[in-house]
Amino acid sequence: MTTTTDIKIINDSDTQPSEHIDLPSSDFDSRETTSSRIVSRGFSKESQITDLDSFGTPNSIIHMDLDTFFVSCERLLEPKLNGKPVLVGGTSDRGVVSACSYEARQFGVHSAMPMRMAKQLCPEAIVIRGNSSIYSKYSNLVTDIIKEESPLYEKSSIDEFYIDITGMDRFHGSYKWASELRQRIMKETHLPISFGMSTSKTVSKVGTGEAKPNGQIQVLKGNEKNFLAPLSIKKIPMVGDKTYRKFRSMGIEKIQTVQEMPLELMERVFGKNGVVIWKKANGIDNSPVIPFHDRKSISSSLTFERDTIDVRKLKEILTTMAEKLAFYLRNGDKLTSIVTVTVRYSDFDTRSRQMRIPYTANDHTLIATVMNLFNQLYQRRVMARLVGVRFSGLVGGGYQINLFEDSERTIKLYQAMDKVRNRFGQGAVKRAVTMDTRGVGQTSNPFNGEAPVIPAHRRQ
Ligand code: TTP
Ligand code: MG
Ligand code: MG
Repeated sequence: MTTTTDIKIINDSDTQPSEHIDLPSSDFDSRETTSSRIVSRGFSKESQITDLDSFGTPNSIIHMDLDTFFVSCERLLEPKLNGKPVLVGGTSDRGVVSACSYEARQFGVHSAMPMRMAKQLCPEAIVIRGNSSIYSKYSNLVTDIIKEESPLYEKSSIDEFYIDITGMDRFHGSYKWASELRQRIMKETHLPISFGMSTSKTVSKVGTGEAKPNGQIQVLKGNEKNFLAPLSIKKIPMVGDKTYRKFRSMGIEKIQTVQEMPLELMERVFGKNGVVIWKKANGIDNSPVIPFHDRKSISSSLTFERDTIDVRKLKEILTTMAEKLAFYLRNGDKLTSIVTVTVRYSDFDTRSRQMRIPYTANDHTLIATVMNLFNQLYQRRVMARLVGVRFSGLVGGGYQINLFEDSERTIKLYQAMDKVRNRFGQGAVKRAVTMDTRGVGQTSNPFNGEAPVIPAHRRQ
């Protein structure tokens, strides 16, 4: 039955869809091949640092991140939570902490910690199961303000943004501009947010961490190394638990020590990653702010050799597609918020239906949504020529599988399944229902065309 399958990543059009809309669709053209359009600012990620723009002014990059995001949203709805230790996450004993207030952090609680342990550390904490559609709504409100104000921004997770305002200094004070943007966000959304500002993404992100809670910081050009030197190596984005433990076993705790280490030694001990860590530790990072990051989509479609009316088969294929795309989302450390299903009938009449959902990368939520859309869509009961699934409205920062809904057991199950897939190929683990579906497979990572990667946030 199988003929062609495609996976593609595209930038969505400007129109934001609303729930349950039938769209005339030409999006699922089976002739299109894998493609990724990322706008960079004229230099490759790994090229030598160039932190001056074409007028010779230094790069100005802001990193903004909402403070205790889920907790802050809950506090808007219930002000009695202010000033109290609050945990948002799975409320069962097997759940995990998604977000915790600073009052709870004083007891050693942190995100991704088993809820059971968090409750032991901080018995008086108020535990809330949370509601991801509310968090998505507030995330979008903040995004809308940043989009309106900023010349170039990237939404790198549900609650954080990079903004490139290079060159603005020649017209306005860029720090003043950033301060005003932060004030506007806080005034209009009532959510606390912090920012770091410097010549690079890495230093700005570390800056935000230092400014929190409820603060802002600017690291001037030339001061990056001094700023980073006294901080723990844990603060370098990409230094996870395993790398941190390795540094500690070498007796290294401060970034300054890494700054002073010969690059060759870092490479010998940590491989390629060692070079990147060393550069970051020295404030060297010219990775560009990638605009419209949350606008990308990933899709899969299948044109049949012979048109079919076999509903069971169509559902199996769509399930396989949803499962595969969800795996790619998790591998790319992404979440989706818009699901689209397309059916092309034998007379080429093409119908699509889409639904906005809270951010997720979770197989069972996405498969259920795809089935729901397909049931609404496949009404004509005539031969189908093509079916397709698309996930759009993507953001980075997958964290756990489904932000807060899943138990530790579910998260571990997905991680174990993904590990097998990364090792033996995407088709190595399948749902029983899709066992005899073939030809909807691909082993590369569609976000960059490279082999699948284990996201940095996962335990290495
Ligand atoms: P973060 O920005 O990492 O954390 P935070 O906003 O809660 O706190 P901070 O003030 O330090 O920025 O993550 C944003 C939200 O994403 C967080 O509120 C809950 C969710 N999340 C998870 O669900 N699981 C996780 O492991 C992490 C780190 C975050
Ligand atoms: Mg945050
Ligand atoms: Mg964040």
